[in-house]
Amino acid sequence: MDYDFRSIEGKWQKYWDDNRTFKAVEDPSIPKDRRRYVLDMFPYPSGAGLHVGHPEGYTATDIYCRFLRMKGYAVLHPMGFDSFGLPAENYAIKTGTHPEITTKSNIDNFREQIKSLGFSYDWDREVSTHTPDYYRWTQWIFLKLFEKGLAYESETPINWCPSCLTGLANEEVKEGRCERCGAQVERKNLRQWILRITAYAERLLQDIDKVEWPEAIKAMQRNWIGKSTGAEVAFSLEGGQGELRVYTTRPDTLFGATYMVLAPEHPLVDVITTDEHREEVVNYIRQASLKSDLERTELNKDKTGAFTGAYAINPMNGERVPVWISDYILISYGTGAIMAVPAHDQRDWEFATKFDLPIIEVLQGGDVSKEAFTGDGPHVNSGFLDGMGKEEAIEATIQWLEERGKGNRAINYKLRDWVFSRQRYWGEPIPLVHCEKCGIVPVPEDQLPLLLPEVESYVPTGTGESPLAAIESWVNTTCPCCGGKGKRETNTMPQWAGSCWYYLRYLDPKNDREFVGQDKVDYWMPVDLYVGGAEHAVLHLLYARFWHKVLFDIGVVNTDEPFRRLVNQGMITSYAYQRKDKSLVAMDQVTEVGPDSFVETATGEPLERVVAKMSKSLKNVINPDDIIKNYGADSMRMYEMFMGPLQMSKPWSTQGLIGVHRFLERLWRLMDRPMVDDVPPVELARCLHKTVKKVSEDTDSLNFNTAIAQMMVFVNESYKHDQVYRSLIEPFVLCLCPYAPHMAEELWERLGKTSCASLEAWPEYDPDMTVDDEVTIAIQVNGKVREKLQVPSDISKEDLEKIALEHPGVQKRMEGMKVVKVIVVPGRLVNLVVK
Ligand code: ANZ
Ligand code: ZN
Repeated sequence: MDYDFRSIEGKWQKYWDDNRTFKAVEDPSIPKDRRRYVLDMFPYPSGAGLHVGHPEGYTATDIYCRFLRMKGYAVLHPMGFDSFGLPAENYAIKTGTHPEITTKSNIDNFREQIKSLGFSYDWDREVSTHTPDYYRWTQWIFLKLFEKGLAYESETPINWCPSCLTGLANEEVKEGRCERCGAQVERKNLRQWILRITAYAERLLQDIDKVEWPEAIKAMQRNWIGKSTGAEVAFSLEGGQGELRVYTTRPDTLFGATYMVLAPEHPLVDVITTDEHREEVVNYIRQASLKSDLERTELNKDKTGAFTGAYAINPMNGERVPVWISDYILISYGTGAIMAVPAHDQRDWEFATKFDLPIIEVLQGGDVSKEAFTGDGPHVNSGFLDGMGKEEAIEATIQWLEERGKGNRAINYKLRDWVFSRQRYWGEPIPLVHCEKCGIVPVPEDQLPLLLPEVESYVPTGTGESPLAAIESWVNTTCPCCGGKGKRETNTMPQWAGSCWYYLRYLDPKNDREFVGQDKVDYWMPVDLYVGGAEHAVLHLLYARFWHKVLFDIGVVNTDEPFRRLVNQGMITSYAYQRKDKSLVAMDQVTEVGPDSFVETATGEPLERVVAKMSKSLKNVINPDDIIKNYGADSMRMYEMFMGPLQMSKPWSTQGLIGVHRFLERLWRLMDRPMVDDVPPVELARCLHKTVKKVSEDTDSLNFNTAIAQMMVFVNESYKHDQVYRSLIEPFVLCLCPYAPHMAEELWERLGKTSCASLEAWPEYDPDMTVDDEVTIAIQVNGKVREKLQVPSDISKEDLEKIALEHPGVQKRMEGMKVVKVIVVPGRLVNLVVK
């Protein structure tokens, strides 16, 4: 019989769908530790459809969930769509098509593509963030944030993308450019809604220790939060103009503070600048306003600045120090002002060198005439601190300052509050009304969802107002508080909003009374395993943790962290072909002339094969639909898992895919051999038990590639026999089931079963059958047998040598002597030559 994967896969996908085979079981009698919530990062339904990266994570979680179900766990495994966002809106601007129409058809396409891979989602729980029954609750959560004082309005300079015509969060700016369109980001003052994520900085930092996430991601979150400890120090301004507070991590270097620097935006600049210096200062401020924070704080950048003409007094030694402004000081960090210690801070050193300001060494250990010394060492030129090391001197200084009311211990975080509004159409309307009398008034909960109205034009006004601002009938409303005239908030929420809590809505997607029922939260939360790309390290994963903590604080979720365990799938890359000058050649311009040998077709120039990101221009993008059509979903699933460890990045190879496809065909043909109920040969039985053991353990630990390799071993061994042994092939088919579920179901049926393989119990193995025969090995020391050992017959030479050397009895014999040579005769003896 031919392996007709097309009809097999269609048949079983329909069967699973019709029978709701993978409906999540909510049975209170199943104990909590037998329930698992396994979550995928839901996709943004782009017009391009699924790419090969999606099925990688989705296949991994699918295999794991199918395995857990067969092991008897209650499993929640849902899928949905993150469906608000810019691409649909940009498309609407170009074509006039309502984003809802585009989004719906993209979702339909994605759903069909995802289903064609045979994933075991409980589709009754599908959610899309753009539907009113979903965003009603996103708005509800926003109102909770607002009630708690965690949402506030502010006129702040924000990152502004001149091409998308919208504000961007810091997280959406990559190297000074818009993450979406690549345009150079500018600064613009706009009225914004801001979420006070900084109020949660410490908890977001502390609780990272509680979760089982990759260390790299944890480190990125810690850095992003950027906790810094130090002191605030007050310098009084000369001429009775009040005081200037600075934040420093190095209060111990106060004796070396030879000048001060304010951020150009600092409110005191205007007050203290002398007439003589005003023109220069004003010009400087104008220039600085054009630069992004990133450009301003870059290291090794040529330092610029202007002197204000003012002086302050160093509280430690009463010295008079000049006050400058410079763009390397950010207004948004600390107090927006610093004491500069050029001897021990490199940026200050560069500034001092350029403007010829004094450099005073206060810590020994470097040569401060060449560069700043940032290490530890004894203090000098520092009065009562002299001789102390860094930590001791920091403590002593803080104490000194606090006793005199001239400063205090302080903590700062790099984390900034989250600019939460967008001047766009395709997002959740922010449910607030501006009333002249009552101020900002929330839309009453029973009036949610506040629907997104129809607009004539999706084009942002570019003035910083969203297209919603142009719909007067929508904007003008009555104040829910006084009944007078009110105006609706016209900003919408950013795309991150919906994805901050979707994992909760899956628990109870049709609930129209609450955002999620408490019983459902108790039953399933927290998420046991969350799989997705590492690109979400600080964006989505930090925001979701923040919202979750707020929901925890108002008592509607039961854990303070949403995602217990996180696994990042590696990127699927592609091969690309490189000329000598490192330029890349599109895939269709390359000819393979031998094994691993390639030339550019047109010129015959030899090319080197390298690994690169898949890209349209290199024509090396793999479309999952084509693979499924030509080789089947089971081949696609198995290949993506066989490419290598889940967490590693690995290049796509269609040859590799074909290899996996051939393996499935070979397994299929194996089943054409006569099926017998006889007792199987012991060697084959052993191989089966080892296979069940390995596949069980490796599936449990997400080591899918090695599980597949073992299944291949079993099929090879089986080919050495003319018959197929029912007692072996049945458990094998069940092992295969999570990996190639369509084929497994079909084979199960061919085995005469009327049950669904996906719902069968996971096969057991006999541990005795998994250990190999043992042999007795003699350990000799200088040719004399001293010990005898039982070891597996196939033990490696290295392991045998190690065991012999570590044997306590042997070590005793060799006491005080050195091993000069080890002779290993596998299966017989180890001789240790000692002196
Ligand atoms: C004096 C000093 C001496 C400093 C020294 C460092 C080394 P982190 O660790 O990132 O918190 N700083 C403070 N506010 C700033 C601002 N708004 N813009 C730019 N730089 C600012 O860094 C804190 C240090 O960065 C502070 O400690 C201050 O320089 C500078 F040997 O003060 B330090
Ligand atoms: Zn009012």
